[in-house]
Amino acid sequence: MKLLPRLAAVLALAGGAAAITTVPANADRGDGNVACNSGEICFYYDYALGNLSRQFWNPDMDHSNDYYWDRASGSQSSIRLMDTAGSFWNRDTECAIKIWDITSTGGWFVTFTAPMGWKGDLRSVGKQNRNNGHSRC
Ligand SMILES: [Ca+2]
Ligand SMILES: [Ca+2]
Repeated sequence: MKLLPRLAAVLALAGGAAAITTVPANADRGDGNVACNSGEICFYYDYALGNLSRQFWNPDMDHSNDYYWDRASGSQSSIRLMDTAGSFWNRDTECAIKIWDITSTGGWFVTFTAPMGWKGDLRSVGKQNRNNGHSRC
């Protein structure tokens, strides 16, 4: 599992051996900094990246409980990530990111596989507003 080493790295960055509490999946905010930094998986509301961004370290197959962070005002927006991503930047250092959608009958399928380093407007691949979750590798 990739999750544990990554979580360990986050805890190490945060100052080490603090009490380890259970972290819900929707608490994943990547490195917590406004920039989309190395290792992060970054979704954007607008088509040309922009201020409304939601960033992760890990897979998250439920985008319904995630909201964009407004990087200009430094606060969480009320715009839900699910089915609203306009652009994307894969800064994962190990692998491609698969973006998933759900059919009208509830079936999951990969709508777009973003290679490592892929960055841009999801309209360019016809996959804007088609995100219910993402997975790694
Ligand atoms: Ca989530
Ligand atoms: Ca970040």
